[in-house]
Amino acid sequence: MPPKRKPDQSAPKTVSATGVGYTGPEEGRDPRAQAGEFVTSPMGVRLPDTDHSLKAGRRGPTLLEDFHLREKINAFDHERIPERVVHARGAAAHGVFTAYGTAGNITRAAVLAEKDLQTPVFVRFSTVLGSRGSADTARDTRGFAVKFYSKEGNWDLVGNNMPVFFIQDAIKFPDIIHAGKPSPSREIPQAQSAHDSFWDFVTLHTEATHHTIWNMSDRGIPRSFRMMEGFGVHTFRLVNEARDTVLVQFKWTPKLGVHSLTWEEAQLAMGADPDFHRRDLADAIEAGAFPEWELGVQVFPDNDEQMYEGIDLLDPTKIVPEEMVPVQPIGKLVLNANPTNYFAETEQVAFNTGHVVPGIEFTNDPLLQGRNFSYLDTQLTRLGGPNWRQIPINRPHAPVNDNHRDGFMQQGIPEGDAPYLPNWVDGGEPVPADWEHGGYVNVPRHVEGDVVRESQSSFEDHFSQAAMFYASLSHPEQVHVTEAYAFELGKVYEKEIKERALTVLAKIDTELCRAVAAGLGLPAPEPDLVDHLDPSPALAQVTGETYPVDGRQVAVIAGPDADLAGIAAFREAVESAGAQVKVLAPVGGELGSGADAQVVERTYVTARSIEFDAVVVADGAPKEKDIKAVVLLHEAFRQLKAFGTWGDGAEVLTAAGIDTTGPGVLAADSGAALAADLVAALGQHKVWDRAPLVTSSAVPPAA
Ligand code: HDE
Repeated sequence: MPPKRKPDQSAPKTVSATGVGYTGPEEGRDPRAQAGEFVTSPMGVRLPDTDHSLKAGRRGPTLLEDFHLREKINAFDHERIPERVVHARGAAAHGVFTAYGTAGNITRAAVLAEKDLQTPVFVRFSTVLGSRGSADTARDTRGFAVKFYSKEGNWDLVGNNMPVFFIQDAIKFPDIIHAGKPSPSREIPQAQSAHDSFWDFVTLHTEATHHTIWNMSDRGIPRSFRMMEGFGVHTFRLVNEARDTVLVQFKWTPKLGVHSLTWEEAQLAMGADPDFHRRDLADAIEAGAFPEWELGVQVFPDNDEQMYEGIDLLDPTKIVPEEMVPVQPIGKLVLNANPTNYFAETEQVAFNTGHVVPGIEFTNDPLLQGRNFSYLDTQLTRLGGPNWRQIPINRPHAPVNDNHRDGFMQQGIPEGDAPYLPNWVDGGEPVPADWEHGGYVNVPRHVEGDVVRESQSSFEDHFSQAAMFYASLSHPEQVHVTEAYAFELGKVYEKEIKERALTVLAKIDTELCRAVAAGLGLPAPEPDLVDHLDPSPALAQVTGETYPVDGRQVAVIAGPDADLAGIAAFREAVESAGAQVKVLAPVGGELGSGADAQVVERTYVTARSIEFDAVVVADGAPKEKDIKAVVLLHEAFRQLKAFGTWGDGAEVLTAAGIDTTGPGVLAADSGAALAADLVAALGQHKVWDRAPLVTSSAVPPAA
């Protein structure tokens, strides 16, 4: 018997293009898709056979009249749509945003302003450079795009996990993307920046320096989508009921903290589990470990200069450190349901920076202005016509009365004879909405100037914030940045480009430049340091804080003679803290029988270190040395993962050459006793004290 089909997990509420809601299955039938008992043609004709084409005789030619064959193959032939030109690789989830009401004094947008208002959302995370089938853990910026189905219309906050961007003006977007994408001749390398054209561009076009160093930092290889910050990047203008305006920058802060993979983990995952982030997100949601973020704003006065203490708010390569302007919490996002169908939802969702609601307006950031054109434009090619707005995942949940008509794949059946305004024929409706009726009435803003292709001088500082960022990182993070530059530039072929990159690093930090030059085997240029603001501790990830462990993965190495009751007790304690335990044994099957029986979830053949945040060896685990187990333990050790043992489990570590007295190797008398310490270690993400033991390499970081 095939397994029973799983019920759909609360797919988006189906709302018609005219805003009329769908109230649920009628007569027990769900009209959404693929409903009913029998296999049918697309026209609903029941089919007796879908395995053989209609032929003139068993060995004869296929007949043109076989409409079922033609429809089946025809639909298949056209299953693909163009992937996104950037951010093609992604994963998404449904959720809900709850406003705290604290933004009520700065914006009239109900989604942010109305205390306790719950707004459904769909959130898509992505990498930028890779194709749709590329690996999740490539070093790259991550997209963090949120669609709020607000009662006043859809608002899309299309951000990234980094607060700055490579370019200051939209007109440069094709250049940076062409430089980062695979080479046009060989179409390699896939999904990465470690190649000549990327480094050629970012070292000639030095406004990219700040974003580049973020990519080279641990932010470029997140542990999980659930553990990333998100940023709106641009400065937006908020308008309140009194028509007062402020400038704001948006930030998403994850409940689980900001954590990253090591570069070794990221590289291994690209082969061992290319779906690493996608799987992590879906598994966590399915397990009930719903990811959470707090939305906050930095608020600035809206003045003519649009500067804050010398920092240009219209320059998307700059941040205002949180120590200067704190982030004020305004709401909470919880992702609580996986998509039902990847294509229908995650692939077809269309974000657009131009989707705003009353109370949220743009600024003159030249990157944002260009995006407002691009996101609307790109959907025509990707989704095949103007009616992409009517696809279920893109439909607003607010009533729509747009007078738009026709076009490819029109889904609505509009009534009335006057799709124009003003009209008399349809009684003058629909009527324009003024401010009082919630109309999107722009706040007047003064604009004047000569028509020029220029930017202002404040856009010319390309290095000071990159230097501030580096200076703000913890020591292990600085070591990772050094190694990342040494790796990426080490993959560059042309010496000229490497030397140019070193001249950029010479402006950021002398030790960083020296170590990278040493790794490349090139002389370090003379220091050319720029002045920068004080370091911003908020930019560091390794802070000593302990975070919740929701969805973290713990391997327990066991075998037929292992202490199964101890494993059960360990599992119960760890899982009640929110993490998940997976039993790992030399071969598959079940260990023991009865109440304490354990299913082997991973074997030495199927497991890889990258799957786990911690590795535990149970009392009674097999002592015979197995090279696959040794590899797993060594990798996990280098990846700064916590270890734990109880009973004679420590012997397995010793046999593998792992010092059981070293940092982050915990021991206890029983599985239950180990659990609390292990959860505390997991909450630190990595055993940072071990870092100096595993980072000695040809790129010598300063002690
Ligand atoms: Fe995008 N970007 N972008 N971008 N972007 C797209 O829109 C573009 C920029 C971002 O999950 C495209 O529907 C231009 C900044 C995300 O579906 C396209 C410029 C930021 C996503 C496009 C930028 C982003 C996109 C491709 C420079 C962070 C994925 C398909 C002016 C604040 C959304 C699509 C999703 C996707 C253009 C710069 C984030 C082509 C022209 C800055 C998260 O329209």
